[in-house]
Amino acid sequence: MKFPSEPFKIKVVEPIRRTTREERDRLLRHAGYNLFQVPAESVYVDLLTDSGTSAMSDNQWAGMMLGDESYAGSKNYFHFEEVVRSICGYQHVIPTHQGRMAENLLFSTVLKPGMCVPNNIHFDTTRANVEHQRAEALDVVIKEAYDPHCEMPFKGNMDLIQLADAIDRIGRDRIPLVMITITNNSGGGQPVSMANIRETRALVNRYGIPLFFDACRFAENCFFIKEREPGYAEKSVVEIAHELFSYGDGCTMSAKKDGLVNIGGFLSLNDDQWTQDITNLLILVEGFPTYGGLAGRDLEAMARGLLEVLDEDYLSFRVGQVRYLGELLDQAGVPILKPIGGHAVYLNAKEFLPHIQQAQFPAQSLAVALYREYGIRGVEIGTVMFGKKDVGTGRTIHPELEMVRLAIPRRVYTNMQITYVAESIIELYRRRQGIHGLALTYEAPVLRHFTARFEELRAIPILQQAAS
Ligand code: P71
Repeated sequence: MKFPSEPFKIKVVEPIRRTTREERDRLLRHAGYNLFQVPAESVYVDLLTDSGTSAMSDNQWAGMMLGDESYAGSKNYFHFEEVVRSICGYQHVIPTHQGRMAENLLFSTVLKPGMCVPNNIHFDTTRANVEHQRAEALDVVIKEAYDPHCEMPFKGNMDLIQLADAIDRIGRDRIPLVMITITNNSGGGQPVSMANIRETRALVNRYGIPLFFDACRFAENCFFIKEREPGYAEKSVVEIAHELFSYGDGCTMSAKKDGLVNIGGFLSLNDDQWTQDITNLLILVEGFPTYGGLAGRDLEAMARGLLEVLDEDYLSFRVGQVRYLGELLDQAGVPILKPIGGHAVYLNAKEFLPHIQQAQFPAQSLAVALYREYGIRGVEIGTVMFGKKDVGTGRTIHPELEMVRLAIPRRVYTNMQITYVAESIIELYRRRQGIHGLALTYEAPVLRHFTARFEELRAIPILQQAAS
């Protein structure tokens, strides 16, 4: 493997504090063993999310100083509009403060109760926004997406047979649009192939249903197409992005990922009537159409970020750094989800901690141990986040996968810090027998993972145990 050396040098640094194990242990107790409740200042390497955590370039910061803060018609809006059009090719560009607002505006406008939106796998916020309209959020990804061992190059692909069946069953009139999430975050950051996108387009065309992308990580998806899909190696990522978006009628975007900004998003589409309705709602809840909940400077940073993210040196470093972490772990026998995705490495907690049953939250236990022992923060994607209560019996229905996601912020950590993460996890894996399960002591009625509290089932400090 080519070592993914950083295609930038560092001009501004943000010191990070090292904490002691004792201090982290205290913080964990205080936080009820919930890492969302731990102050970021006490985290050494923060891999909670790659969303809004990017480092901006000198070019983006310079753009921030050129913010035109006029209420209407800011020059930064026109630059932003031109950039989005040059990448996506859709007629209308509507800025929003982040991705979920773009989703909310779109679904509030086009969905009626009882309708359905198929997607490869809906991300939490798209699902929640679809369901908020009392419509169904249907996942139609290929079945291999749910197998953590299956190594397919495009595990984010739509299952076209399932999609056609769903359209026939539900009826075209109850499906105002089909979505494709690129890359498929909830399935491990796996890409969707151009062929699959083209075939999805052909299928929805037969019914006259519009196709939208949830485009948060579109540049990473396009880079995977270049690397893996026959016929694309010689094309530039920009050309690939043009072709990809040409199969759609619009997209929602959280620019907090591949926009390389800390806040921002947009909705871009061709349909004039939908745009008019969405714009009216935008004015009601978000802001005037030339700023959409953002400052002029934010629009400028986003315009510049969207161009920078398509730089192929950047992308090969980005995808390479995530792969570098995954390969170090894989080579040491640490169980991870395969193949390695574009923005994160996922630890397979069921295999990492086979001695902890699912009712005792193995992925949460692993995330807690990783923070306590090494100051590294990941996020649980397992029973805490997706466990459901059976209304009849009151028993928990466990999700198939128990994962700890290590999402890598863009341009933030050096490869040495990533090596530290890998070595820490490899060491933790060797001492995994010392990790114990958790019991839930508090849960909120919705989105419980943000505020849940736990207690440890057997508090044995694993470092001491290893020494004895
Ligand atoms: C991620 C996030 C951020 C997040 C959001 C909610 C709970 C926990 C973490 C956000 C996405 C996403 C996709 C595919 C839309 C959004 C929403 N991801 N689609 O992975 O991954 O964007 O946060 O800007 O509203 O940590 P938004």
